[in-house]
Amino acid sequence: MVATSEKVNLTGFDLKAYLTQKQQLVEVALNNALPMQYPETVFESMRYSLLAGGKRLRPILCLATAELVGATLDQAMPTACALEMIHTMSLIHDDLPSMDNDDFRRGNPTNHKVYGDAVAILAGDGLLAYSFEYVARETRNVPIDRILEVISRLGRAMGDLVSGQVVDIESEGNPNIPIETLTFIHNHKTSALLEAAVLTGAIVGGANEVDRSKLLRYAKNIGLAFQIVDDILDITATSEELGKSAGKDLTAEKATYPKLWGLDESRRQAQALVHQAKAEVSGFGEKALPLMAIADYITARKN
Ligand code: GRG
Repeated sequence: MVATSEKVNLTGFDLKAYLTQKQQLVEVALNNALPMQYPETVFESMRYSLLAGGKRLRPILCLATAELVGATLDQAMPTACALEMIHTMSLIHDDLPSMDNDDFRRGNPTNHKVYGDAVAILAGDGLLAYSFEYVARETRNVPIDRILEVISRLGRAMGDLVSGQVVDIESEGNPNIPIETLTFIHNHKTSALLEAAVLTGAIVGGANEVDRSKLLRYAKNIGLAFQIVDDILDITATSEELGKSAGKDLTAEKATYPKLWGLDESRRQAQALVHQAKAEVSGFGEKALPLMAIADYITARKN
């Protein structure tokens, strides 16, 4: 039987309250995860970007999936924090003059604008290394083989980010890159970590193969929808709304989905992907409400 998202009623689910509560837990956990220490310069720089807000989508996806498959928040929190460390690291490096050369991120001056390129590069490296250490050291009451699998999955996602970024850089200034290349870039740059967020949550909770497959398909669909919406927002939102420079894709002559399909078709495609994502997890019933609501949030978000 084909699952449809209509079977689960989302009406009573307060996504705003859910996200706020989970964001608060993540903020506290991240703050505790990375205390100030010597050498202060690099730890201050790491904390500057790690604690600068952001939607915390990746840790929340991890926590929501872990709870769906029966794990506790405590069991999944170190992995959730590691995901945000990796994400933050990728933003710091992405903003560097040798990459996207951005001045603002999350409403603040970018890391290298405050600390200089050398410290920003090292802060990124530090966050990356610390993410592995943190999962290995701080995860409690999770069988060791699952922790090992989480670490391996995080490593693969990092490799994917690198591949996506390289192809993105190589494609700059060529607005006519084939759809296959555009898809490769986004599957690796954006979807990979969102997929890892869902999958590591499932791994921590010991999900079986069938459930993992459903959750992975959910993640792939929201991953692509997320990128399409990102491309749309780059055109339609202001820099204030985004907390970073709007219109960068046009200036850098980047290939984007709106350029390929137009804005209306891009919105339709994102909606269809979200619909499909919700259908993939609807078989979990009420337990899937957070993941389904998060899927809707992907297209409704304003930044
Ligand atoms: C991981 C070794 C290693 C290297 C990183 C720089 C790089 C290689 C990759 C770039 C990855 C990148 C910046 C992808 C963009 C992903 C994206 C759409 C980010 C925006 O995510 P949001 O909207 O941001 O969730 P907030 O600020 O809300 O967290």
